Amino acid sequence: PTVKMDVLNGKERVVPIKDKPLNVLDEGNPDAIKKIFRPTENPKFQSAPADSTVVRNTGIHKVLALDLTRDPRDINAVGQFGQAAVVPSDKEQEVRNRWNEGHFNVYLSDQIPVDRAIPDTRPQTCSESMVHDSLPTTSVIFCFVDEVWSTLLRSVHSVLNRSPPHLLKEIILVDDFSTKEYLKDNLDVYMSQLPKVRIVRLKERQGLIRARLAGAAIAKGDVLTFLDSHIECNVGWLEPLLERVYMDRRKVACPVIEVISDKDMSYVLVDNYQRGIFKWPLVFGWSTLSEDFIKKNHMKDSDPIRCPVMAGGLFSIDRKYFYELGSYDPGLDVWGGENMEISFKIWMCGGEIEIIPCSRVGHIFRGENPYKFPKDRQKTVERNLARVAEVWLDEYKDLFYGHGYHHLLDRTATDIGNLTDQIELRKRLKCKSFKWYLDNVYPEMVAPLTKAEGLVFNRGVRKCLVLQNTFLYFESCDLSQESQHFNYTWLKHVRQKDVCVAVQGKGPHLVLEPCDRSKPQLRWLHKASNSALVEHLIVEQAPRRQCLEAGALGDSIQLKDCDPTSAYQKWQFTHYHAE
Ligand code: LR7
Ligand code: MN
Repeated sequence: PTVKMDVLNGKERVVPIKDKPLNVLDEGNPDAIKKIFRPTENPKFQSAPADSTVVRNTGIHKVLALDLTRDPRDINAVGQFGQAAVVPSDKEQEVRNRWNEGHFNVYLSDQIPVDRAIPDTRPQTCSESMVHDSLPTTSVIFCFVDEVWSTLLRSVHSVLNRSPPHLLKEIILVDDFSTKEYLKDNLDVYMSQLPKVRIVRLKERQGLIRARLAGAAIAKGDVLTFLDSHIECNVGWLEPLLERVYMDRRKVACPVIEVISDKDMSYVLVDNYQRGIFKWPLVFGWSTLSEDFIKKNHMKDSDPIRCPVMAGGLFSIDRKYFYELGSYDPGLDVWGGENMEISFKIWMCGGEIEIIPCSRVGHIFRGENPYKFPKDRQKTVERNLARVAEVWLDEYKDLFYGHGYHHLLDRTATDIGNLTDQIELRKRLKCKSFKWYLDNVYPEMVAPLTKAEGLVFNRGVRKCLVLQNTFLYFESCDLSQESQHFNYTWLKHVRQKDVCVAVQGKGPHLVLEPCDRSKPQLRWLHKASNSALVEHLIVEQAPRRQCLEAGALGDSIQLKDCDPTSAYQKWQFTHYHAE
């Protein structure tokens, strides 16, 4: 990508405080702070047009775009200005050897200055944005487990160098029981020169959710700002986030997450107008706002974007509000799902999530987690998601289970833990329904409550299934008959109200049973489709796969060996929802 330096401010940089160890922000020296903040002394504002000086008396000023990064005299340093770093050919083996330490180019990271400059990628219009003089302070919380040394340092320095000191209360490093030696004494010694940095060591591995909670518990700032431990904050990143929280404490503000390449460590700016969304089964993704939407709402590229789901790692939230919301579900383990949990909680319980385009933070996206999961990774994430689904999704939780997670319904195999507190919390906060969330926050989401519904037509007998007085039989199709209406659900039930079609014992006869989500013998495979193809109803859990077949006279119905040519085994619902 082409990188443009300092979009807002030409080639100028804020002069670092003289005669001070670089990057050490000394709160104890009021002069130093004044030097940065008195606009007339700031070279950027001296040379800027009159309207960009602080607007006095109104209590608002322009974002200061503070950058105390050491004047990058070493313009030849590896990766300087966020440019792609090149691996010398004799070092390629070393790159490979060290890759797994972080699942990115650890070798290059170690070559790059910990306080390198990166391109100012904010949209042009951000130069017009104003923030209040009296913004709240923030505690920045990094939790990490076995993070790469140079990357962790770069994360910390980027916060120190690019945050207005009076807004940065502290940086809290929560060590989630790392095993690497260098993260012990070395880290203590290094951070002791940075007065704002505090280190918390967890006595056992807690996972990122409980590690963040441990950091939040000791935070003193008005606002909590969570960041991953392999990021680089861009100039002016903090004020726009705090501004939104200041305007309304129920707003949770996320920066635009840009990409630090895992291969060459270059800083890559991302497309505008992106928001976080999810697809079933609660899979996070990015989606670009449509041009129509942007036009209709007269959006500028610097306008906050309402965001149905946050990515998870980078956001600012009012500290007290975080606790009013019940923070995170502490029953979530290690990694995953907590972004869904907090997103649904925020929206359904009265808050809002926004992406703030004038705030940009780079993040190293990695192909794999570089640390071990105490238990199986997939099982851990699935279990977390099932907790979220059970507490927040109401009747829509079947869509979650129905997209490949049926096995989680067998609670003897998957213990998702106690949810009483979470369900209590949702009641106490009088949170809205998931339907409200879908209708109001994420109306683009397709979420039909069944896979198929209506009459169940058998192609052989050319009649429809009827359920009446505990009997199943056939009649001429008649949409007006309630007894002919069935649903094919996400849990693969063929059901009418609370009654499910089931196989009796090993078959071949059927029984009607109260629907029960955990019983595999109630599940039928039937491909939901709009195509003219009529599909089989195959019993999923049986000694062998067998198909539902109508007797030739329409007077019986039972399991038979599947025969793709038999019309008596072909069934069609009136209406299929697109999958
Ligand atoms: O057991 C753990 N203990 C930890 O302290 C596991 C992780 N961690 C730390 C880890 O060192 C890191 O600093 O927690 C942080 C996040 O872990 P990552 O970097 O492995 O997560 P990720 O970037 O792959 O995943 C995203 O989704 C996670 C789901 O639980 C978290 O919400 C991450 O914060 C989140 N990252 C982002 O939102 C950055 C953008 C990624 C996207 C999209
Ligand atoms: Mn990450």
